[in-house]
Amino acid sequence: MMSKTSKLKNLLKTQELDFIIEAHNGISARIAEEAGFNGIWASGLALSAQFGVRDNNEASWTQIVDMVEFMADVTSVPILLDGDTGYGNFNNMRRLVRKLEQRGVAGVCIEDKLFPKKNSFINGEKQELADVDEFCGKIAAGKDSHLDPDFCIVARVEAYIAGWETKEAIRRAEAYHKAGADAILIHSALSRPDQILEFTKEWASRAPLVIVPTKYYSTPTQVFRDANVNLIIWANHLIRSAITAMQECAFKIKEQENLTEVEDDIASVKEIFRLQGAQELAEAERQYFLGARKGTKAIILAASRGQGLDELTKDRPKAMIPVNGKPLLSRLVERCKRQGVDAVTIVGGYKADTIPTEKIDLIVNHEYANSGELSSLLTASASFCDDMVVIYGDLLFRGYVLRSLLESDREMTIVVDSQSKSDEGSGVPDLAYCSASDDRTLWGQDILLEHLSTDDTLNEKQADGRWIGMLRVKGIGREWLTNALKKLKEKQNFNELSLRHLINQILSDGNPIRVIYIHGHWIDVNSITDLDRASAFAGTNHK
Ligand code: SPV
Ligand code: MG
Repeated sequence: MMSKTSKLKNLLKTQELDFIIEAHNGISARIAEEAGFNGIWASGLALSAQFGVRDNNEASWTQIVDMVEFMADVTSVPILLDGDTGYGNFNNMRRLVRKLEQRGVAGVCIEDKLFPKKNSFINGEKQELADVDEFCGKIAAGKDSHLDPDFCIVARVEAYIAGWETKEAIRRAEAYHKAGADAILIHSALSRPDQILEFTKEWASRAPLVIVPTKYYSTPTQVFRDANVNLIIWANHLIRSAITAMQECAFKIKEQENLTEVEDDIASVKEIFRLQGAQELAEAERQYFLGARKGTKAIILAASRGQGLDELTKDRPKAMIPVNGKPLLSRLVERCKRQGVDAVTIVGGYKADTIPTEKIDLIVNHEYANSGELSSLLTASASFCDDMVVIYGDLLFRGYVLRSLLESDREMTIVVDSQSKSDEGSGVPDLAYCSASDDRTLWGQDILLEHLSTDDTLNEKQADGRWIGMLRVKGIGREWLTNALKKLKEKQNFNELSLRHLINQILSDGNPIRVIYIHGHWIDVNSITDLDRASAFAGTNHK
């Protein structure tokens, strides 16, 4: 990749006419680059204007450099700073050049006037020019200060502005060129390009030439091409367009005390986010922030064939049934990885050899036919860790469901869907009875699980929702889980027990389990009808 300094040097050196445009802060710099400009003019006029001060060195040089750093940070095209007179003498120039290099600015233009300088278009003819030798010393000091050989110093000749003739302009340009300037900027305040064309003729391409056609703007660009100008600066047009747009908008809103008249004509908030690079941050969050969960492991139970899906599970376990062309299990693994859960252990059983093993660890419960979920979980006990989620292999859910679970800092947390209640009556498994029902006014308050219904429990009270089959275990929660598992292992019917029995055991051991409520946004697959629902769900929500 070419450095910004080399890019600027090329813009100046190559004979082909190029263009750079003014920008005055980060967002305008980004807009300039997006418009296709190969470089940016950090205009002194525009920078001071956006600060609301005059172009008379009222903003300090460090304030200017700070702003140009923001501009350089958000762009990949080179920035040429309008460095006024170098903000002082040769020594200030040296420091300026070093600071600009450090901040990623590709070059600086200095003009042969006196500090504090005045804008060329305010009584230009009354302005005093710098002593040629003193200015040459400043150029040489700048050239000797940069470490990057391609950092550019452009010397701006203000002779025409101050009322001098072409002879003086050429004399100065020649001296600055000899002092080491990489290019000459010849400025004119006339509305016709006469001075510029006289200069270019006389100059005859001795060094790259830059012009600023603010006043002689109606000149066809081809004229400058023919005159061998290397670079044109559109010096103040973004700040001017912004000013007009802001004035119109402010007046309208003030007058109408309402936003409807302006809303459609101004950039959306979304557009601001885009220009700020919000997308990049979202991606970085996925890579680094969620990566903070690298220690989290998912244990996915996928041993069963599933009932009522006979033909579909002839050659594969239920979790391998494709939904919109992709197996449930692959979708689940992707979900985990997207949330930064990289270590995934799948407990297979029935037709476990159909489960693809790249990116996951496969453990097989060979007793799957005569055992249940707890037996599968026990098979994976060597994979247990202090930070894990246990998930049923037939689940589809929106990303936030897992994310909320991962964000819980409790030893044990489950997700309960409060939309799916006891409408099927008592004795239905996985109904959750909690310390409080889902009430948005309790937001942020801890809700604890009291128990989960099992096939043989009868419940008088209305359930608060349904456990969706996701359990988070953290820290000492792992011990709670293994202890409960051990206790249940002693039971004769261990092979018939499922996770809900384990959860109830953990509760009766006196360990709290936190509940996170959701409202739909998940699906499990137990029947052909579920598959149709899953397909619709995956199509809309589970990309
Ligand atoms: C600037 O953009 O600040 C310039 C160019 O110096 S001009 O305003 O034309 O002097
Ligand atoms: Mg300026």
